[in-house]
Order: sequence, then C-alpha cells, then structure tokens
Amino acid sequence: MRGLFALAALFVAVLGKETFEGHQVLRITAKDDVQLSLIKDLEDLIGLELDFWRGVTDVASPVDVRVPFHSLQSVKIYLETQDIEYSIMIKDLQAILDEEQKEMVSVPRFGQPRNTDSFDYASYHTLSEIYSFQDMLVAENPNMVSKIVIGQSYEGRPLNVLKFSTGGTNRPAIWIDTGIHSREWVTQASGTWFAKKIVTDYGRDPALTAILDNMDIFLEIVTNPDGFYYTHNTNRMWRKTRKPNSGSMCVGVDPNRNWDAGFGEAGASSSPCSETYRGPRANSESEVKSIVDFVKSHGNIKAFVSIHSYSQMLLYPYGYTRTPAKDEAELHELARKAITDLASLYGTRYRYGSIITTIYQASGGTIDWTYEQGIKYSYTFELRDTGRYGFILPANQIIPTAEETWLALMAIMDHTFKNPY
Ligand code: BHK
Ligand code: ZN
Repeated sequence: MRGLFALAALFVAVLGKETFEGHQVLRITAKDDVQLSLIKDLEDLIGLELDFWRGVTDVASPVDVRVPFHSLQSVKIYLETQDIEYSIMIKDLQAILDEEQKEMVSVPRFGQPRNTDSFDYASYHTLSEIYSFQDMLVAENPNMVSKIVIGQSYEGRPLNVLKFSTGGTNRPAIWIDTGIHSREWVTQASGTWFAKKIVTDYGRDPALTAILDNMDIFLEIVTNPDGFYYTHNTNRMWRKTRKPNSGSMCVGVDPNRNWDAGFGEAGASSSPCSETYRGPRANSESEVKSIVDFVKSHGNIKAFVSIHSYSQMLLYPYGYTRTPAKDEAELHELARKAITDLASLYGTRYRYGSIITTIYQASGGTIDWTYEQGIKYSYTFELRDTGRYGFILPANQIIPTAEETWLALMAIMDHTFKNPY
C-alpha cells in the first residue's frame, strides 16, 4: 500500500497535477468532549492522509476535513460506529476544482491586460500575472506606489511588498499580508483588489486620503510564492512553504506556526508531515524571516493585518496563551466595529475574538509575534465562506469578498490613524 502511494506521488511529480477525484470534505460535529477527542484521534492516523480544513476546536464548532477516496469508507465507518454526526460539504472535490479551472481559462479576456484598469479582478490569477500586475501598478502610480523586495522565497522567488506612500520618511505604517497559506486563493485575489482600491480612492475617499497623507501602507499580496506556484501547477490544496525537511519525505513548514511567539508550545505540530508543522526553529522559513527583519528594521508599524480564509472571523492575539492581551478591551471593540461595517455591505456575518477562544490554540502565529513586538493593532482575518466551498471559493465571490473586507480594513486603519501610540 505504502509503495503504491509513493508511486502515485512519483507520477504526480513527473506528469503534473495532483487530482482529487472522489475526495470529499466532511463536516463533523461532536456532541460532547468524548466525541471531540475521538475526532482528534483521526489527526494522528497518518495513513488516512486527512487534511483538516477547519481544525478540531470545541463542541460548538464543526470540523471540516478533506478525506481522500481511499480513506472515505474507513472514516465514515469510524464516525458511524461512534455515533458521531457528519455531513458531506463537498461530495467530489475534483468537480469543483474543474469548475474553478474552467472559469480561469474561459472568462473572456482581451489578451494579457496592458494596465491595471483592464486587469480582471473577478478571476483568479497565476503568480506571474500577479507579479506583472504589481509592476503595472507601480509604473502607473510612480508617485504613490513602489515595490520593495524584502527577501526571496526558498525556491528563489522575490518576496514583493507594495509600498503606498505620499511622502515623508518612515511614517507610521500599516502592514497587510495575504496568501501566507497558499491555497487560500481568495486572499491573494482580494489583496490585488485592495492594491487597486488604494490608488483609486486616494484623493476621492476623505478617510483613506487622510490616512495616506499621514501613514504608509505596506501590502504583501503573495506572501508564500512557492506554495502559490505549487497550488497552480501541482497541488491545489498546498498550504505550507516548499522547503524540504531534513530526515523526512514531507515538504514544507506551516508559516503561521513558525514565528517566535510561543514557538514550540502546544498548538503546533513537531511532525514535518503535519499541515501545522512549526519547522525546526522559529523563523526557519525565509518567507517569515523576511517579514520579521522588515518589521524590526522599519520600527514604526502601528497595525499589522494578516489575511487568511476561510471561516469568516476577525481575530486578535493571543493564539498560544489564554492570558488575555493587555489591550483586549480595545481590540475587541475595534473588531466589533470592523465586522459591523463589513456586514453592512452584503450581510456577511463574522465571529470575532481572540484566536485561542475563537478558533483554537495555535502557537508561533504571525500576529502573536507582531503584538509582542508592540504592534497593538494586530489582527487576522479569515475571509469567506463558512465551508460551502471552503478554499475553493467561486471566482464570482472575489469582488464582493474584497469589497466587504475593505470596509473592515478601513475601520482598523482609521482607528489606528486616530489613536496614535
Ligand atoms: C489564525 C491566526 C493565528 C493562528 C491560527 C489561525 C487559524 C488559521 C491557522 O493557521 O490554523 C486557520 C487557517 O489557516 C485557515 O486560514
Ligand atoms: Zn490560513
């Protein structure tokens, strides 16, 4: 059996894309703590090759898990035997991936866009398309936008950050990143839309104009380019970095467990094959270390927003400890305001709170580190949806998602601007 999978992996490596035919995404709901720990036990059965899209939390929140075809029978029998409730969220993953692929190639486009006005914001794009989008935006707005290369990925790709600035030196700044988990495609797509929104609204929207007249915005759209390239060309469900792990066949580190805040404590895995592998040491991933170096050398970042999908949540520190952040009251109130603004557009409902109380314990996470660096307004978004499509959000939801998220971002940026510290 082992040999068969190794052979399958080899074929993928030689011939191209991994397929997900017959894979299902199950939503499992525990009715008590006994059932919850039975579900947790599934995480350790490596041979099943389960992929937890929404991890195990508490009895109140369901678990979403991608089950490969070869494990479906065993998993369903396991659940049914223990009388654990589940439903099928996605009955054939490959079918919706085919749909996604069809949209990417069939949407009428007038060749390659020559400028950012003709760029198709309502479609998903490849890495090279996003890289050329960034260069076009810089070329079109030389007085406001510049591209900073903060480092390179493990495979040697540039880690590009767009800087939006109307002048000054080392102004207080807002950081936004998308796509640190490569498969969360609606985030990179939203990041692209935000970039265009900033240059469009400056001079038109008084609130954004005031912010940009006093602060800089840094936006890293493709925070994990190796993973992103891999999601397009080899495995759509790739989450981690692409650095090999010594002593293991499994590749990659979870870049949201690799930061130096509670690193190595509960809430991350020490196994290289896990989707939440923390890495050999804090900052072992250059995609993480490059941001760490940038944040430290900048020294004047006042808000840090790291954007993921899916689940519809707005989260603040901490993830690794139950000790409340000292600014919890203010962070909570601002989150409430941000999600209220977000919901005003299309009625999309978000939950909000600290990471550990709202999702689960997670150590080595981005915003725990930024918060401990003194960046008070540290937030993580989990964008649409709540699981109907999960990471494969249809492209016709990109713009609505970006638009509503922008309202929440504006709330956070505006508060940061009006509450200097
Ligand atoms: C968010 C912020 C900090 C720590 C964890 C999380 C939840 C996030 C994760 O890293 O496990 C869930 C996720 O990727 C889906 O976006
Ligand atoms: Zn994520």
